[in-house]
Amino acid sequence: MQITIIIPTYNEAENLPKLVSALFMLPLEISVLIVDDNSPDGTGRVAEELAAAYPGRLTVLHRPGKQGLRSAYLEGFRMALQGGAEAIAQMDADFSHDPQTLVAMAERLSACDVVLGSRYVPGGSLDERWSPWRRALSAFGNFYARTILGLPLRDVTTGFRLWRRETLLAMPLERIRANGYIFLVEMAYLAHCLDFRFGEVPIHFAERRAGKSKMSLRIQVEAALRVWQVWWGYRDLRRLGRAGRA
Ligand SMILES: Nc1nc2c(ncn2[C@@H]2O[C@H](COP(=O)(O)OP(=O)(O)OP(=O)(O)O)[C@@H](O)[C@H]2O)c(=O)[nH]1
Ligand SMILES: [Mg+2]
Repeated sequence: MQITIIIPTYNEAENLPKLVSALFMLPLEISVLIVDDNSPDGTGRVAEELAAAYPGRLTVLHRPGKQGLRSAYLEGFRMALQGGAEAIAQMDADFSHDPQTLVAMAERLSACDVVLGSRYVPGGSLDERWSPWRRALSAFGNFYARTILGLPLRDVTTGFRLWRRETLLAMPLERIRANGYIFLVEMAYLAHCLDFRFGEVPIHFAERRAGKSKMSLRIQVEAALRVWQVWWGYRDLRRLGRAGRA
């Protein structure tokens, strides 16, 4: 199975080369697509060097400025599908997601439509350095979104995912409105409304290896309100179920 891994980057120059070399060591047929938003730290240049080092296996999409996760992933999905990818992964550049887990996720994909790398299934865990406050916020955010949306998932905000080509092709992705990390919740909800089968594989979520965290309480509060928008936005598809597939 040919897997294209989409990695959105914003100021990840230090992490990217190590991550890419770890990905290409996996016993999987992997291509990498980096979507860089003109990172001030020169991630785009680093990505070009990697493209030269791994010809034909690594592509870079350069965008003029920081436009957020929504369009980064939507453009990335389009390119990966056009390129013939059989499975498409979403992954962060900062080593929060262990490349090794992709092997188990790929195995699991044979029985599901999408596989999530999940912190909240048995065997999953969070970085030991996370404060009790940050743990509580993350756990509550998940519980909150999962309950309002009725999602049969333990980790609805995870950014580590592996999709079958057919699943993405059947999803009206242009309907997704949310940016930032609620984009991930909305995309999971869209898949759920269309009756796709999810699998969850436990992951250890590590704190970003290098670079600065962008997470804040403001982002979390805004996200909590947007969950209701997501719920309201798909009332038609909720009724249609699998009949709503493209
Ligand atoms: N292309 C692009 N990538 C982005 C943007 N915002 C974040 N990213 C990347 O998306 C991935 C996830 O973002 P992170 O900043 O790690 O978000 P987080 O894990 O919630 O927070 P921290 O790791 O604590 O900063 C990383 O690879 C980022 O570099 C963006 O606007 N454009
Ligand atoms: Mg991160």
